[in-house]
Amino acid sequence: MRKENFRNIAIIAHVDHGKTTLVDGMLKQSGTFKAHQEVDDRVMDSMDLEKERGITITAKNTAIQYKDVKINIMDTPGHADFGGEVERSLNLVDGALLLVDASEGPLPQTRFVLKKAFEKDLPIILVINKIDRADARIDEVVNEVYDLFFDLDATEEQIEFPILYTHAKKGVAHNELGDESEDLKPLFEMILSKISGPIADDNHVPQFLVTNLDYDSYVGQVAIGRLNNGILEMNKSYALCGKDKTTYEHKFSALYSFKGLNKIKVNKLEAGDIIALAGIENITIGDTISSNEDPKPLPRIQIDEPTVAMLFYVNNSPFAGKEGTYLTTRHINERLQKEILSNVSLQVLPTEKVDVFEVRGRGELQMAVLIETMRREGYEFMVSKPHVITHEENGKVMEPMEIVFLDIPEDKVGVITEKLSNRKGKMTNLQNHGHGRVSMEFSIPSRGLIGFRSQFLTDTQGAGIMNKLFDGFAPWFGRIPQRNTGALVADRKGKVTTYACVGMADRGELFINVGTEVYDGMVIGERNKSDDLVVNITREKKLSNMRSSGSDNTVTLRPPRQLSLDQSIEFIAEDELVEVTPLSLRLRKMELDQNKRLSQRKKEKYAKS
Ligand SMILES: Nc1nc2c(ncn2[C@@H]2O[C@H](COP(=O)(O)OP(=O)(O)OP(=O)(O)O)[C@@H](O)[C@H]2O)c(=O)[nH]1
Ligand SMILES: [Mg+2]
Repeated sequence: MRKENFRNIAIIAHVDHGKTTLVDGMLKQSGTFKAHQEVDDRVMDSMDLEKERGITITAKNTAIQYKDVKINIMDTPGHADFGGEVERSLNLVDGALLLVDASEGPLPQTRFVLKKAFEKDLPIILVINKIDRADARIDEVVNEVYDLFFDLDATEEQIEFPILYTHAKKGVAHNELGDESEDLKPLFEMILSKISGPIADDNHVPQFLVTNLDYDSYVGQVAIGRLNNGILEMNKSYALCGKDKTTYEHKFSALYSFKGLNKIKVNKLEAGDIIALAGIENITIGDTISSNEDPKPLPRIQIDEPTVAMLFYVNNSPFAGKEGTYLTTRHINERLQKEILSNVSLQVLPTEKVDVFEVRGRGELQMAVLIETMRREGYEFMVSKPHVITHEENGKVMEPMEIVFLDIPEDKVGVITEKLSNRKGKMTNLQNHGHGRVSMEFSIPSRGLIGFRSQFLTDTQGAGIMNKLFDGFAPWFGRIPQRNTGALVADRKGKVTTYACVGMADRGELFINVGTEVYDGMVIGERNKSDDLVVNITREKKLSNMRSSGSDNTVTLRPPRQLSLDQSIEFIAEDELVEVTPLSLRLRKMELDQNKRLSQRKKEKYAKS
């Protein structure tokens, strides 16, 4: 039975093409907010880190009422590292709005999300957004989208997608370019006419697939998902179908339906809607809630496997425990276990050492977001350089590959090509658009891109755009040279002095301010040569060297390079760690003892020769 009183849709696109902004417009124009209510831009980006970074990190749902239809909308992230959120969201919906920037056109993540929508056989409405851009090239972009559909082997039905043209920021949608529409009505009408209501049966046994978990300070863990079939009621008992077993006699402490940005408490829910419920212990994503007498679980959610891993260590640095609240093995383990309950694309594995955990995910940004979230919650720990996840096929080690798409100024082609070739990248396409910019495509082992982004931004002086797309596995490419500079390493505990910093001017670039407390083995800068250099950065001027008073004041120190978390993760080498606390980020050698590092190196050299 089709339920015409519901529509469930997802908004999918490449990063920054305007998904969350369009949801703002839909919320405003459907009367979700009171007249004159002040509403932030991109209200759905409610997490602190989403606001700070200006990107969506987790998929979230909202609901609006248009005429007599309730439209449930999933806003999804566009950054490739959060692709798992898109895959998960597509389980909830019967159609998708594919947003494409009127100037940028379809980009790698547009391809990824469209492919995922096809796998679920979802109808698509193409929304060309940012039509107000001075550099909009709407006809070309529409053609590029057709090409993409052909490329992904779309069916004839799929290729006959309807098109809308929007200025999401102003909240306007047009059926035809230049028509007189002044609001999003054409979009609402299109959703109603082109995307069908859910097929759902109130008389079937209940089937609710847990697709998202949230935490509510009043009721605790909240499970969100679609009630595919049946009715759910308060005070009745239900079965929880988990991965390995089914348990019975569960009752809800609350049932919710969505309205705008709020959850509304209800006593009964009907099939077809996207809903939330609380009160079920040990519920995880992928579980089904079904009838107590005759439970019928739905297939569990399948998503792509992780491609990168990082090791999370309990902090054993000399300054451990000074700045954080949670630092033991148990704390770190519990926190990571909690994370994988709601973050389906992450995995946590034990390692040979009890105080080290392997965290697997989709990319460095996803990792950085987890690390930053934990440090803000008061955790203290250390992380290693990210490495790729390999597997064996017919006795051969296979590693993940990526296609990287670059858009760079013409005069940077040489330097970028050289850098990527060194990292085993192979150019597969080059187009000179004739206006000073060039697009290039490389096929490259994912490993070669680890730590490349900041280098790329420096080399293109911030004018380069880089996107990447996972492209299967290929046989191991052998050694890939990584950072070709060494580290400046502190040789003792103490406070950084101006005098010592001045002495470093021709040795490399420092990362720390005068007055910072350092320890033996801490990385304090990047050397301008390839090997590490151990230095005394706490050195005071000897009295005998004093020439005249006040000479210290005349030296001007170059300000240190302050590395952000993302930059720290990119910078460290395999034998280094980032020490993360709520207050500080420190880089360090894994082995703090200088002599032990030396003998390790000798052993490695000996082993190679
Ligand atoms: N000129 C113009 N800018 C727009 C329009 N729609 C959105 N933007 C801007 O594009 C930027 C990205 O918008 P978001 O809504 O965050 O994009 P998003 O697709 O949700 O991004 P992610 O969730 O991170 O993938 C913001 O600076 C918006 O103000 C539009 O129609 N015209
Ligand atoms: Mg967004």
